Amino acid sequence: MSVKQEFSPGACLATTAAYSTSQFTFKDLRDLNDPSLSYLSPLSVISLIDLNAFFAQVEQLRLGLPVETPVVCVQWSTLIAVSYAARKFGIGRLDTLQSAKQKCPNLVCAHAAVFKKGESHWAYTKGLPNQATHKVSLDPYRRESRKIVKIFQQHCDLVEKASVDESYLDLGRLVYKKLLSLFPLLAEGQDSDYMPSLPDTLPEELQFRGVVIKSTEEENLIQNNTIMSLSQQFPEGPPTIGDWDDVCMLIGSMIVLDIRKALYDEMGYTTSAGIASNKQVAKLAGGFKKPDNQCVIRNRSTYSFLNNFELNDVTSMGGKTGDFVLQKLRVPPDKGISYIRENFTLEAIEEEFNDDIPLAKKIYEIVRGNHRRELVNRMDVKSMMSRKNFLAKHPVETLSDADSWIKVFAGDLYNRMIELDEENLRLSMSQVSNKEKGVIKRPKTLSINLGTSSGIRRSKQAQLMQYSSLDRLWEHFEQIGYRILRDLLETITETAKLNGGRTLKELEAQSLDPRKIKVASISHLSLTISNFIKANDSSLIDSYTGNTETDKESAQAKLKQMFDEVNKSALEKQEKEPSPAPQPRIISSEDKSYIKKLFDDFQMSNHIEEASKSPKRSENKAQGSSMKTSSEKHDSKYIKKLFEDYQTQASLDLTLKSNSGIQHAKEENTKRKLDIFQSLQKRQKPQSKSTDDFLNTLLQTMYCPQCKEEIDNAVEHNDFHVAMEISNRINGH
Ligand code: DCP
Ligand code: CA
Repeated sequence: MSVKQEFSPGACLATTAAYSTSQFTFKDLRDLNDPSLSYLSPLSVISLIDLNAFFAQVEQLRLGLPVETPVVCVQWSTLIAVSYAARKFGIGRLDTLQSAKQKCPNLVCAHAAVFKKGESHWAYTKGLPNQATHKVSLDPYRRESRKIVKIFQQHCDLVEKASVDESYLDLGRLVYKKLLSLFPLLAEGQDSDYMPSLPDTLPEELQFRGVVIKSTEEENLIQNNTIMSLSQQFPEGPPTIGDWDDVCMLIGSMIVLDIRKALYDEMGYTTSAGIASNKQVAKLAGGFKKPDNQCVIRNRSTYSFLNNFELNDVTSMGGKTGDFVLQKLRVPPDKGISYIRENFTLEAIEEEFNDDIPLAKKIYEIVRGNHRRELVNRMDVKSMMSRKNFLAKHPVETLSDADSWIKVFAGDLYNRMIELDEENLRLSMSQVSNKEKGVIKRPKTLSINLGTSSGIRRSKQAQLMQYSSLDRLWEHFEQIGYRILRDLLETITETAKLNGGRTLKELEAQSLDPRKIKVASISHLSLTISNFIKANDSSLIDSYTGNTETDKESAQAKLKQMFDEVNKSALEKQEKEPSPAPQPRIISSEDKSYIKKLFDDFQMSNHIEEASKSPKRSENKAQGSSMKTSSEKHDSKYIKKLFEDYQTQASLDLTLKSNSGIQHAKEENTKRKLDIFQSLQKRQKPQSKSTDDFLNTLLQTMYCPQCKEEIDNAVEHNDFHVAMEISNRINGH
């Protein structure tokens, strides 16, 4: 049903309850009200909402064009989205710009926004941009996508963004609330009880919205001409409403229409939607009636609906997996999903996939339209890439050009990091409880992939430091990008040969204009960030440093201050209480890893100066410094406590009496560690290897080359050395 259509009220819908009670229990009903359980309830209602011709709609709205105007969204000469008005001319995505224009001379061709070489911001160009000097930006579409998801989230507590223009909505709570408001008796009853059967008629306001797919029984009745209806909406008879699951789906269809209307009213976008009991069927239904319509699949019509599809049409069964399953089950080429359902029991499928029973179970559920997957609040980011293929006649040939593209890529990735953070912020504000609430993600690795016109393919990666401030991260992307680009060029493209025998380093040291520094002709270049980790305050450098360059006190100085505070008060305490009675508190492994994290951060902070030389971009300095103060205070107190606990525990170990030789050896060992630990302020013993290398050695050999002894816990032992080294450094030895 279209979002533009006004719905005239219909007569009360009659129900056809066959039994004296429902087949569903009160627990099934209550589960709807719990976001972590609702997708498993037999009453569940899930929707998939998909934007129609998305990129084309974005362009249409941006240009203020009426919906009847045929519009395509273009990337160079390729069509990436075709409006439904343009589809009427037979134009499809496979058309070239030229063939589309031939089919419809009045076609509006809107080119996607582009980054210009050397610029970090995208823009729309007048006329077609030059492929040699520009790179397409999908940012405007992502931005619209974020706004759209926000609207969905204003209505629904559990939304999973499935792609740039598709979202799943778990309507459980909304349906539950509506049911209880219309049928107050449903609030009573025990979980184990069956719900009552349906009343003979439903309240007038409950009307299906959209195309309601018929069940096989309903189709048979129509074929036998047994059903006649005067209803305009359902000329072949209204859909059967036999139990509460049908009512839930009906309410779901009303809610989805309201949400689609809200989106249309606020932003002007039309959508298509599917409403079913799980994501698998909702997704198929979402694509079944396009554009600007919605399709409802009651549980009773799932099988008949699935008859329209092949296994490959199902999400996760497209491509190789689906082909493999079809081959393994020897499904004839002209057979759809129903063939597997009708010919294979669960045992038969398990027999075929005896080495992968979960897959067998999944196939069994899929062919029954009952593969229930939870909606996830976030997209798990693994990597982000920004890439440009250069035209054969315009390869990149100078250092200046290559740098310009790194700048573009860094800007592109920065924009996408903003998107990611916004996603996480939205999550943390979401009403649904989530284990990862408030967690932000930061990439650990940045890599460059480069190909030359002569066919050489090379890549190089570098570790990234972690900043909460995206502005600083942006600078960091650029700087690390420039650095590894040079490393790559220097090693693989024989830059010296192209520049009169001088290396890039030499040329740059001589301040030669980068436009005159030649590099081997580059055919494609990309910047990728990957290895995303969850970051919290303690792992983010600028939690200590503040967000801007003008915060002159470096991370090192701030940490030193923090550790000084800890050491000073520990000394004062020692003076006041010469032999403190040890308290039997054990430092948890969580605390230990926290200490280690602080130490790692501190070590990383030593490199900050090197990493922050370019002009500042931060706009939220005030916010950054206030965050810093509170986190500093907290950390200072916490570290102090950890140090004290560490020392106390070590002393306590010493006081433990035991006759066993092993215990004695342990005591000796602990005493030695304690001695070293307590003399941290006096000694200097810089660790020659990086912490990670050292830890790896410990893990692999379980022997410490520095203490010259076998160890029984590599991580703990490594922490001990890290503590030593840091303490030496902060005390200036
Ligand atoms: N897209 C793209 N290249 C592709 C496929 C899609 O750039 N090969 C972009 C443009 C689309 C958007 O993703 O507008 C969403 O893709 P869909 O497959 O959902 O297609 P549309 O939204 O354009 O059309 P429909 O109304 O059929 O969903
Ligand atoms: Ca779409």
